[in-house]
Amino acid sequence: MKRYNPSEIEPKWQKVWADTGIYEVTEDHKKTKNYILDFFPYPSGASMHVGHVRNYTISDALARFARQRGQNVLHPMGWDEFGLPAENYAIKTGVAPQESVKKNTGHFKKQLIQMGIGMDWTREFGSSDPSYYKWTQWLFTVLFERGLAYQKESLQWWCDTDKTVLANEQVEAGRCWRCGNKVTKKPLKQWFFKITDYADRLADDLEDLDWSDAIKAMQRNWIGKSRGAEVTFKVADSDHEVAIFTTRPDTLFGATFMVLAPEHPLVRRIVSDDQRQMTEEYIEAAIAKSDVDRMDTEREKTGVATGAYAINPVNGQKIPIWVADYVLMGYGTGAIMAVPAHDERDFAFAEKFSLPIVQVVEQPADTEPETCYHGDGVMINSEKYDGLDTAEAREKIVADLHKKQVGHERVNYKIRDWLISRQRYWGAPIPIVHCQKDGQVAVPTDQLPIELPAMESYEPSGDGRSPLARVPEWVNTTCPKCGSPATRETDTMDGFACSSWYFLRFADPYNTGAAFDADKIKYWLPVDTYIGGAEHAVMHLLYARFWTKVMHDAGLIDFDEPFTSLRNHGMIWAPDGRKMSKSFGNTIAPDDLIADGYGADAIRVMELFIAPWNQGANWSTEGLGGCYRFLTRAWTVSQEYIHGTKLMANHELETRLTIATHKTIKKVTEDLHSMGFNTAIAALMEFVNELYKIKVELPPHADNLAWREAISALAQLLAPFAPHISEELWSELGHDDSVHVDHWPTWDEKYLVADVITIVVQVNGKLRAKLDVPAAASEQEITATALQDEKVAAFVGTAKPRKVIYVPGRLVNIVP
Ligand code: ANZ
Repeated sequence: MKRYNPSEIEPKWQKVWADTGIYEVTEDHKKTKNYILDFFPYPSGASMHVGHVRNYTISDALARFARQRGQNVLHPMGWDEFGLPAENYAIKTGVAPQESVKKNTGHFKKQLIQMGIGMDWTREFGSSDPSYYKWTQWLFTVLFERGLAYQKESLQWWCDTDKTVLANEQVEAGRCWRCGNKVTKKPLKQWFFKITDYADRLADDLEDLDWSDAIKAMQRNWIGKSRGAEVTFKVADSDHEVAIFTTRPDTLFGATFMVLAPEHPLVRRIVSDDQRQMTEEYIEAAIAKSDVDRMDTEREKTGVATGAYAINPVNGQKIPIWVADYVLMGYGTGAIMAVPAHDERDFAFAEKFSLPIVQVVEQPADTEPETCYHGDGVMINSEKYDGLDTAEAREKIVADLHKKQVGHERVNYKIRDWLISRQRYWGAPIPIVHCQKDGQVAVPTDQLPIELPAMESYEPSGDGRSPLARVPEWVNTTCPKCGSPATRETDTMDGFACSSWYFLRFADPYNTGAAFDADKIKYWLPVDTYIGGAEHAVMHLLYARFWTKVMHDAGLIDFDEPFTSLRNHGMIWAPDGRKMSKSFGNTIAPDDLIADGYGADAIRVMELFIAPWNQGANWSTEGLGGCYRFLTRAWTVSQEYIHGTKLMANHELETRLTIATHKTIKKVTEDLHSMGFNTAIAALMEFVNELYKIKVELPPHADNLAWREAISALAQLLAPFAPHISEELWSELGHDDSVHVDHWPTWDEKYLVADVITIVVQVNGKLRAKLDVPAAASEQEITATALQDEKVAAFVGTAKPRKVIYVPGRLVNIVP
């Protein structure tokens, strides 16, 4: 009998799987396809720790379960290689990012294989492979031709540390998402993707996705759809007009002043001479502030009066126009009507500058009184609209404004166009040529990819230009349209462009003539289950949805949502409860645990057993020890079975064994369907305990049918969690195929329905009690229960009965 030795069996099977290619798939229309995908990992220099491993253990368990059930499972892996860390490393060390990323991905891949993660490695690619980014560039041209990629000069978030612009999504509370330093604004010419054209569909289509409500809500908030009206106010004594956006047109009669954003182009035209100086100074100070600071409701309100007035279109009233930084230029029209009685920010502003406050909505009497009531109610101080409720008034007022051509309904979005250009080296070059005559020209497909030139140093210039601008041989080219001298765009694409379509490329990774073959896409996509942490609520998950919709509209694919179900797993924290991080020195690498002898299987079981998959947990080495002991026990009882010498029969114990087997098959199957990995593993642990109880009296033996079924099922049910030990046992059980492609065991309800049976208890042949006992209970257990029953004991007493007759499954007769 062999000892459980993971360090021997694990590498052995990993080699067999690679040699036989059991995870490699092709389209097979006779089988149900199942595309299970992990978030595109960024291969940083640090190696994978047990926190990362959880993601892949979850997707692998799902993939294996599906494969065992006969599905055609695509579980591929590739690398999100572009981006700042590799470039910053290159700047520090001089090592070309092309080299360092391959070293990192190589290590990452080795770790995944070591963990027994079953992937189709024949589909591997990296986003920095020119054969891949050729098609990222091509997709850029698809967006460009559809008017969805454009260049525009605007004030942009700029990170002085990383020397690059950042997308809105990459600025968190005024700080760079990567380095955490404060960002500033710089006027720069940048490339954008027009994601705003898709705002409605991106918000509406969330409805049908099998994603968590939290992620959907975050996307909805980010898109920030709000319904309201645009209303035009005339500027008194001038030809100017100001449009404002409001979600509360019903409060128009309560507008006591107007506020323009400091950047509003009208400010300088309407400001009165005596207010000009102050206004200029105010504008300058305001522009330097971040939107987050400006919107902070806790902050003391600031502003200046322009000296100009606006005419309220509903009642002709003259109201002063102010400039204040709490109004943002980037939202709505950059101007608001202020209704201090019903809007908190306007209220604070009116209090500070002693502006009038006019209540126009009566707060319902049955609600807690508020100084600044912002809810619905009955209209007051609003002339002919008085007495209406606010919802009705909104419609009537907007209809009347529309008739007078001074207003209309408007839907507004918070989302801004996606800033895509980066002034950095390590990204896919934007495939545009600037020509004196033809302007911006997309590089034709047959001239793609535009490859990154080799460079001596990768430092950004800091003047807002990419290092590529320093390579004249690369920059100077000819116009693809007219052939005259032209220059290449020197900005590169944000890495999120590459991760916006990689899931399509896995269906057809080495196609050189197209981004992908339509039939292959039709077969494999959309992704059935997408698995990753919760950190990508907006950026990647929104961008990928956007590109998918564009590709759909361009007729390239026939679906418009990329990820049918999204599953965000919980984090594994260090044993000290903190995030695992190199700087805390608390990371735990799977490599070390494997070297310590625990083996990948025990680590995998621990990753899934530690907590429900969507909840976080602290890593525990004692817990890992427990998982290792569980696998050792499963191994040992299987060995006893395989090498068993004592063939015995015991009908009752065999029934109990069979029931336990079928119960476990059912439980593990049902749990796996709902991703109940931890409870499935708990059921397997219980099953092994039961096997240990049974084997005391019924020794495991290969010719005992009940044992054969139990041990075979054990190997099969363990396979999604602990693929190596189960493969070894399966092979020792005499199979020459892999447990992972053989079949998933099924249960027979007949062993489960009679979970409880009713036993009649007689004393001297007279009926004294009826007992419900587990069908699997033994004779000893049943007679003991019968003797302990109160009604029975009354006739039997405490002395040992002379005789106990047991008719299996039916009756106990006691002769006192
Ligand atoms: C008058 C009013 C009265 C408003 C009231 C609210 C309550 P959401 O829901 O986020 O779309 N607003 C409009 N444009 C703005 C800008 N550029 N910067 C700052 N605030 C702006 O918010 C829409 C409301 O935010 C608008 O409706 C406007 O104030 C303000 F009792 O108009 B409201």
